[in-house]
Amino acid sequence: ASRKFFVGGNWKCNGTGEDVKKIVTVLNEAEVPSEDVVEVVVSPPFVFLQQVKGLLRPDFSVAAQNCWVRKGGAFTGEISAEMLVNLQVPWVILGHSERRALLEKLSDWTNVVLAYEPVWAIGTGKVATPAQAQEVHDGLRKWLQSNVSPAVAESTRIIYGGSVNGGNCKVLAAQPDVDGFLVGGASLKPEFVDIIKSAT
Ligand code: G2H
Repeated sequence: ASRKFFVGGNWKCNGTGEDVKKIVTVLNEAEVPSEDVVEVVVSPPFVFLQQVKGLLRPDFSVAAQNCWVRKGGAFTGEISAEMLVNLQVPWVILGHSERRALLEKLSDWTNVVLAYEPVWAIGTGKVATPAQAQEVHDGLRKWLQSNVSPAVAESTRIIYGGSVNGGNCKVLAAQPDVDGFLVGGASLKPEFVDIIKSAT
């Protein structure tokens, strides 16, 4: 497809400084397809973002797991988008169902990757069938086509999330409208490398 495969690792609220070093070492030593073929982004908890950014191989990048919807100010505990930009964190996961956040109306889709995650598949070990994922991804692309534009529908990557692992990634990746994955549990394990490799 014309869309570059995208694999996100959502570490959620897991790990110690030691665990982080271990998983980053696994990723740094892994032989994976080139960045022309697959875009890999890992999302550590905020407290480890800088550490991971500093240690991670240059062809992979990092994402924050959330950010504040407004400018900075008197909002205890929030992290603004400007702060992420300032620290050169290029991605953020917004509106993950575990946060029940609201996604504001978007005006620019250029740098958006859309993740479809059936709630019953999140962290349950119950993965969608390739046909189920394809049906919803196709529906989302059609929605983009009629509500945004055909160009945005063609170029926007729609990724699947929910109990993706090293064993089920290949058949899902083979679906025409599955452009990558958002991976939770398996992103903390060496099998994340197999998921990255499902890009080819
Ligand atoms: C769904 C997914 C990653 P898991 O939330 O966002 O997590 O792969 O553990 O189901």
